[in-house]
Amino acid sequence: MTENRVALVTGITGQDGSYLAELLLSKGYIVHGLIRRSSSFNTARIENIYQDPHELNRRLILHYGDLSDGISLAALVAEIEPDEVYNLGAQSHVRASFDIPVYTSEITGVGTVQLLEAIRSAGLPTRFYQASSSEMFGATPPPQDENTAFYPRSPYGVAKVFSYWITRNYREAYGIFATNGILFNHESPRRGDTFVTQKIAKAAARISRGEQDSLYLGNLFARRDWGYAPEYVEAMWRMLQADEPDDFVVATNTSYSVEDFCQFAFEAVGLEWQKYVQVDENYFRPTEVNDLRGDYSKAERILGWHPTVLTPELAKIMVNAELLS
Ligand code: NAP
Ligand code: G4F
Repeated sequence: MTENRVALVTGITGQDGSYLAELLLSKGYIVHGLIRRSSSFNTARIENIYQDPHELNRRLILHYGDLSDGISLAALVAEIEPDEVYNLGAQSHVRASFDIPVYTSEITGVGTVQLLEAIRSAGLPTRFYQASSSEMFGATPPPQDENTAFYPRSPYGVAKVFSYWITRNYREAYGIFATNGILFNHESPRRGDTFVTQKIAKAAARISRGEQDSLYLGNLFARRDWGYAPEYVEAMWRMLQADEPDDFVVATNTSYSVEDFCQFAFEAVGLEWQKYVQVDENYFRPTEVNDLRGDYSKAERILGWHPTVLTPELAKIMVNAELLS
């Protein structure tokens, strides 16, 4: 029974946080979300589930906080006594992590131990989900699974490796139910505008409407295993309902290049991508992850999870959403 269970979600204003909050609310959870104080609104993705603080018996409650602020994280965990904590908050942009490596390490890496310490010091049987990433595999060739060696290729990837291991360490050292979801790229109409799939999907739609002439991209040959975000948050939830804490790869076991994604997206509006896409080396990364393809058989065996939306359909979903906007 999940009715009235209490969850805390960091990164609730992000792509995954917004879908996860919807899923948890639909299951009867009381959802607490950590949001950053910002001079402009950063809650667009959760507008459809937002509840005014004056509403009685709210099931979605937002709290200001930051993964760099361990003292307030500890106070929040002690106050709300969550059954489940989902740590989705991060500086999540790989290219940006080369520009702001120390900040990325503090939030995407050390932020995780700040939260784990908050849970440990509260002394509650809270279950913890860590948003680990296929970026940790980096230069290790596909297919990648739970036993594949990590070889991160960015400050972001390095920070995620730290978070992965500190999550395992708190599981082994303190018996905390702490689980790593090693998620491969997952996208949706809520994807941030500077990630490559959304950049391509929006450009294809805008070019078809005559609102944009061309699209500048970086490395067209990188290959990714792109799945559909709403399906991936279901996997997160299932991980925390399992009998034991563990580590799980969530992916589609397919891989396509950036060029392929351009083809799928421009096809959806009846255009040839080659006529509009230009390469701008400013988008190249100092070190690149060339090829990711995840073997999700452990998640299928233990959690009963498998993907249904693959990359070609995903591209259409994203372009169509933009056309309707
Ligand atoms: P996203 O859309 O970029 O969302 C990131 C969230 O983290 C936002 O809510 C952001 O808040 C919040 N955040 C940033 N800095 C923070 C800080 N200092 N303190 C507290 N919160 C902070 O990312 P996503 O795609 O939903 O991904 C969710 C998580 O999964 C991230 O940890 C990401 O690294 C990881 N992941 C993602 C993928 C993927 O393909 N999407 C794959 C593997 C792992 P603002 O809204 O205020 O910026
Ligand atoms: O869309 P991307 O920026 O995603 P990336 O670097 O794979 O990271 C995403 O997935 C990770 C999981 O593996 C997450 F952990 C992470 O938080 C994030 O969600 O880039 C995908 C590929 C890269 O190889 C990049 O070099 O697309 C290539 N690319 C080519 N042109 C571009 C562009 N990427 C971006 N962002 N912008 C471009 O113009």
